[in-house]
Amino acid sequence: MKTNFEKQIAQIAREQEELIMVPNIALPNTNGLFKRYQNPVLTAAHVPYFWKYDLNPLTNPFLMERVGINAVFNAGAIKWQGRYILMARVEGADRKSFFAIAESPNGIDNFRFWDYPVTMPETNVPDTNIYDIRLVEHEDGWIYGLFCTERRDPSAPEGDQSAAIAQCGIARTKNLTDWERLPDLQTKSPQQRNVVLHPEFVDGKYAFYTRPQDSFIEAGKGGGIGFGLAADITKARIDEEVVIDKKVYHTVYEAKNGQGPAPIKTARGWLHLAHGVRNTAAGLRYVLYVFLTDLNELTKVTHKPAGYFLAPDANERIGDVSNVVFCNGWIAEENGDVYIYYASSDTRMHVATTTIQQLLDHVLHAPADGLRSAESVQTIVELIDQNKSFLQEPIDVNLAIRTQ
Ligand code: M1P
Repeated sequence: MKTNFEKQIAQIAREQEELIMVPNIALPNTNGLFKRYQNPVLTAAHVPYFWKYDLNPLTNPFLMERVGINAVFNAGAIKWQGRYILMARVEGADRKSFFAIAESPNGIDNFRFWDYPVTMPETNVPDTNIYDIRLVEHEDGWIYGLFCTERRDPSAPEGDQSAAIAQCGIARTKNLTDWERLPDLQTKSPQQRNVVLHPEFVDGKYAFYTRPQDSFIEAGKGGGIGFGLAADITKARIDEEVVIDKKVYHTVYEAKNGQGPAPIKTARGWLHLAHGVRNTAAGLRYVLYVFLTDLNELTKVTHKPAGYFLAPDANERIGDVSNVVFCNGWIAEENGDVYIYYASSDTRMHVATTTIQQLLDHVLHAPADGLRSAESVQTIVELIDQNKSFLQEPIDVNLAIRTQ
């Protein structure tokens, strides 16, 4: 005879299993660039119930959650041993973030967390908070995780309990379970966030995309997405950072920007996904944009379409930090399929799918930002003029088909 306590646990386990097993369905395509999906791929509700409840009726007679989980977002991604791996930022009710791995057989749904979160070793200076990991399979044979490590600013007065210093933590692994922590990246910038390792050696050195910044929130003079080399990853130090993609007035990356995941190598160059931030009366707005860098000259941006590639839509707009999409993980398949894992409003994870061919077509052919309204109008006028010959006869809407 099962007790009520046991039946309640069974109910909690069943609801979680049902959530994990829900098939994800592609939504009708709207812009040809990518497909969105009906459901988030990971949420706080996906976190295993046995991380939250004490399942012993003697010590938890009311079967109450003992540990609260607030959100699951900003996941690094990698295809590993045939499985789609997300290394998510899990944020507890206590506001501390940590990493946990979830895997899926198809990259679209059925993401299931491994039994334990990741135990990330620390340096001599303990991390207060760790988040936003970028996973990279480097040609040196290691899988690296570069993430933000945040600690209280030691120079802040006692009355200021929010001043923080963000730096880039580095760890590496061969199996995603056992991590070796290396010293934090050293640069001349007082703060760093959104640092990403390039997957190949450059001039025999490790190459990093950086985001120098003056203060914890403001990029300030930091200027944009930087690039720098370090000879030794076990004591990584960048002496010279060059800004390769800067902040620009009246664009979607006016206030700050940051490299997303590591770029994808293509025949036409390195494909980048990044986030851009602008200020609005309602607060900061985060969107994703794409650009291409030269295959050999990594600091040279060769193509960059105007504006955003993906912006918060519908329910994605709402969450702990609303009006935000953020991406630090994507997976490119051998056949050209690309899975973009993005978080919405610092709350949940989604997938969007596209292909290298589509991304390249977009980045090579979508017009660049003219930086003035008149230029935007001119671009549209030219497109209408080009389209005239296709509009001679009225379009027969009865021929409509959905291709994707
Ligand atoms: O809240 C939005 C994002 O803010 C920060 O990103 P950035 O440094 O580019 O402003 C990060 O804290 C990120 O985790 C968060 O999603």
